[in-house]
Amino acid sequence: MKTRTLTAATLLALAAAAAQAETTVQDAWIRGTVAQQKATAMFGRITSSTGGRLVAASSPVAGVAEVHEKAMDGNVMKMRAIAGLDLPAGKAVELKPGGYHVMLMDLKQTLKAGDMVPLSLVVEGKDGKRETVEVKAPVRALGADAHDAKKH
Ligand SMILES: [Cu+2]
Repeated sequence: MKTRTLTAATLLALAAAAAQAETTVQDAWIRGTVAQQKATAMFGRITSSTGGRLVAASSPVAGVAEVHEKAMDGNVMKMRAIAGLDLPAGKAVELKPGGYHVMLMDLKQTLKAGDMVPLSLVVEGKDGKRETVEVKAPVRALGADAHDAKKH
């Protein structure tokens, strides 16, 4: 029993040391907005090397940021906030139009194509430790995936 406790403590120490590189975000982007538009979403691919959950997000451009999913409810596509998005160890989880996304609401400015938007994503590890991942996401023009937007 004593040996086990020591091993767990050692693993925790190692995990803490490696915490900075546990989660990576690739190809992050944000859908551009038009004047007066108050909400948009961030997409991208998130990979946690050790496994965890995306539990929160924030950005200086948004008053509120939430983790959302989009899914069919009967015949209607709806989106809703979820408590967390599971990130299986080593497996990229895709945030994309029509699926999971980080919803940015109460926008403080119009987001134009080419703008770089900083975001902080909070990932909770299996040990309960929270890691903040800083992301800079470029804004893509609203019409860039208009086809996708209509479909969903
Ligand atoms: Cu949403």
